[in-house]
Amino acid sequence: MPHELPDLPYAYDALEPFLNAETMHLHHDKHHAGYVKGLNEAEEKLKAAQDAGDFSGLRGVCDALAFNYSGHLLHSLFWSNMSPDGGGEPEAELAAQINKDFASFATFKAQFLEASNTVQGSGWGVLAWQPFGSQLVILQAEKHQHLAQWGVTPILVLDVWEHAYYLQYQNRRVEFTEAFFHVINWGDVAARLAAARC
Ligand code: MN3
Repeated sequence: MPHELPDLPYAYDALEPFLNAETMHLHHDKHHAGYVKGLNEAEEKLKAAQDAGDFSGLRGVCDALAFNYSGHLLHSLFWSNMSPDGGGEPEAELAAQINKDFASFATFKAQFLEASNTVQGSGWGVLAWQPFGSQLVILQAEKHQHLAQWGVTPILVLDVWEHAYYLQYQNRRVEFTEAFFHVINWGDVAARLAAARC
């Protein structure tokens, strides 16, 4: 069953002025679509290798699967983590967990921004539920998959590849990551936390 590019959950210009329509078109229609295509191609290569009993190319297939699957998953999450009605601060259980694990929303935000702003090259800032510690953790991801931890569930992700912001913010990644907080869909993040804790 091939993977499919999900539609954006809002119009391309819905997040303006924080993210312009041109950036959203390019990012969703070209970049995210490219990861879906890459994932389907990698799965086809794996199937062909299994059918032929020839795993001589497996190293490259594993690399393509990890990169493109992670890219597809993170972008799908990223779109739903944002909303034209977003911004503000989390409430209820999510707010309580953030206060427990980061002392305050301000400290959480400062750590999340620093993690996102200092990703080396292309990657992501990630807030994730870590079941072993029963806690929220902030991670960096280089590319889409490096520096990941096993078993954690990402609930809030911020794409800091240059394609995510360069058309609008040029090299000012710090302005882009700050703007992200104006469109975060905290209801979506809270629902993802609730699901991850079950
Ligand atoms: Mn991207």
